[in-house]
Amino acid sequence: MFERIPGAGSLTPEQIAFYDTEGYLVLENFLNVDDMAPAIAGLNHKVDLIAEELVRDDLVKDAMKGESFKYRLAKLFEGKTDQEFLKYGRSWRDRFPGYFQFMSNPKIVNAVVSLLGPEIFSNPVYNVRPKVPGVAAGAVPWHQDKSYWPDANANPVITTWVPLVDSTLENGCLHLVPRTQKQKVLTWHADQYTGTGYTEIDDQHMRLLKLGKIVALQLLTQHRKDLVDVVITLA
Ligand SMILES: O=C(O)CCC(=O)C(=O)O
Repeated sequence: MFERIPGAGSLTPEQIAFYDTEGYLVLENFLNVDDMAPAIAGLNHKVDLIAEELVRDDLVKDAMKGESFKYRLAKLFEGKTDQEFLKYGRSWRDRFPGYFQFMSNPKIVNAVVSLLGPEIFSNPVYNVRPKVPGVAAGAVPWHQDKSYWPDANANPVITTWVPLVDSTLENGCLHLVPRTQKQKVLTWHADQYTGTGYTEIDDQHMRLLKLGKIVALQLLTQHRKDLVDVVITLA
């Protein structure tokens, strides 16, 4: 059974109160470049594997090894179709050591401990959601994560959302509707536009995030993600 311990974890009482009232919490400058490095190493490895396959299949001439992390994936798929990208999936759950190291970062764990108490685990349903220009399946429609976790009641689940590059209105950022966490699960349907079958509710609000920020979301808080960038979502 979920039980918070006063004083446990790293968040201040004000941050915890904000989370409880608003249904989310943005932690500015929370993770530094060193904290992000293991996740980015994992992603670089993934993009290496994809690039090698594209070269092998004669779909690109150059694996673009010298290209920056921020742009390489998008450049590899420049001028290609949705289907060529979707062959590699839209919710990556590779078991790379860098991801494990990243998820075990005490900064993240201790923030979650403040919200959920000390008995926590990070489940394997984390998603790396690659965003590539022109690929509609990168967009995640308005939804509540509770629609994916109907049985998470006495033991709540927190979603932490971490952008791996600066996330802006232009390249896509997380949008959320504050104070919706106490609503019941709204009716939803399978998303028709992206072909992903994501659960979908209606459009509203938004929020800008930068690299190194982290957002903790309650399961019922409504949120959405637009196209273009790379993020890792831990649930
Ligand atoms: O693609 C994203 O960044 C949003 C992911 C998301 O909302 C989710 O996984 O629940």
